[in-house]
Amino acid sequence: MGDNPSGSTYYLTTPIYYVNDVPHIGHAYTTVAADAVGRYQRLLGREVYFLTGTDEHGLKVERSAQRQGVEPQGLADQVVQRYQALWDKLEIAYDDFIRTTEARHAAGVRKLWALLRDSDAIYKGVYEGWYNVSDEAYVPDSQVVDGCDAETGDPLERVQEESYFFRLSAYQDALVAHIRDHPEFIQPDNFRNEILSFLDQGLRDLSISRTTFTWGVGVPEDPDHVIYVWIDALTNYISALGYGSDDEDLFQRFWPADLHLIGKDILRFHAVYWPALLMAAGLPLPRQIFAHGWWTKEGQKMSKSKGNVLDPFALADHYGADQLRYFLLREVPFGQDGDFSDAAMVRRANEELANDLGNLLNRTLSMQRKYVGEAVGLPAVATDADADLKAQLDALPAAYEEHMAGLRFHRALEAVFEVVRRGNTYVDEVAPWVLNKQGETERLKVALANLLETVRIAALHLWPVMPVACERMFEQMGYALAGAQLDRDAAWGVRPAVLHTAQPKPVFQKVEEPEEG
Ligand code: ME8
Ligand code: MG
Repeated sequence: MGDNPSGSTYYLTTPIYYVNDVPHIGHAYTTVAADAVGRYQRLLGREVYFLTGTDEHGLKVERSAQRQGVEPQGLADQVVQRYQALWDKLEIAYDDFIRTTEARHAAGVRKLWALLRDSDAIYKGVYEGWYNVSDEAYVPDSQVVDGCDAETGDPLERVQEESYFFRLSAYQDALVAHIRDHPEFIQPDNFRNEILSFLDQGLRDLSISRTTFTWGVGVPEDPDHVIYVWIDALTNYISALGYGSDDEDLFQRFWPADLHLIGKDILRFHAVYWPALLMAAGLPLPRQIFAHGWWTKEGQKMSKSKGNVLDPFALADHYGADQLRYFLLREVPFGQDGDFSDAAMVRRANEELANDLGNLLNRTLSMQRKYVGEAVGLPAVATDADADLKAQLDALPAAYEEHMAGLRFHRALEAVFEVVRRGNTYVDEVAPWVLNKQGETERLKVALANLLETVRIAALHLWPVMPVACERMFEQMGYALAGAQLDRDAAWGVRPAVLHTAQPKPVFQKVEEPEEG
């Protein structure tokens, strides 16, 4: 079993999303964040494997299909296309997309089941209690009020049937020890503490099969039982790497995962059930589970009944994919809850992207081509203003990398925008139009090269969050971002000695709030 300690590979995952309904902004959020992490890790030179996919089994999907009068597989086949189209639209550079109805996945689930059975972690019994179909979760009696889930308000169903159980309770001490010994295992800290206090209350064994419906992976050697959808779903993280197939190379190379990115709603499944299952199977645990917060719309919980569910397609169409990506990661500290409003979205897109960043490139290129010509030489330090600008650029990579490593996207972006704003004040201080009038050509060339260097370094660091816009910025600056690495290319002056700039074209359009209705 490889433990890839070299750190040259990086395996990250999103949750696999239920296909009972089309994607909304919450799904886009997790996946955009994961994509930014993946791209950042690529900029660090790591070999990244980025997995996403869909969770297609279980009662929730089966019932949704019934309501729509279609087969569950048919529903899955339709909805999965919506997800894949959204990821294309949002420029999500995933390496693999797993669907739990694929044969390769079932093979992994069966292998894990067999291992659990052989290690005596499974026994047969009867489950009697409550079930939340919307969350696909067993709910303890203590959490039931008037037949509803006290935590979510969802209606519950009473279940009484034969079931296989996983000896979850046997892993309580090992889980607590692992979480205590590995502070980075569950992040942010408030969620780590939440899990520790949950474990403190004691664990009950987990029902892991059902007999009253069929839409799932059958229990090997006991076809009356369907494997609990969460056991099925969690296994995607290894089945996608070929676990259970005749080629486990990827699994050897990339497991354990470096990062499972999830929403706070599914923390318990990832931070308690999944590690316990892996322990029982004798497999290494993921390095980190990071839970992010919940989006609301103008202060309100999003729900179909309220009709206020944010459609990521519509938002990307209206504001632009990069603008939306930027907003999601800039507006709210990752890990905390946040609120979406069109006013806030417009402000960030216009003030920060169009004005601060877009205009800096546009002004720089226009002045360059008007006063000097298309070719730009290397940056240089001649004045105090130059030295100050360079000092800020020199300080950026370390600050940025520290924040990105901690998934503090908003701080990483803020650090880049400090540099961008310094570029804008530099323009005012240096006043290239005055230098032009005075015929100070050498000084003018240097000042404009320094400005272009500011945009270059900013765009390099912004690429994980706004890949298309940053690639366009590079094109206008006269060279390509492909193959860039932070440790080499983020430094002042590390670029071709002469750049042939292109005609400037606005990279970020000004946006407006959509019309009501
Ligand atoms: O739970 N704000 O799938 P799911 C932020 N299939 N993020 C949100 C959100 C919101 N309002 N709403 C949803 C499942 N999310 C299981 C996962 S993993 C082995 C199986 C995001 O379709 C967030 O990432 O209900 C959350 O964890 C995920 O969507 C749940 O998606
Ligand atoms: Mg959910």
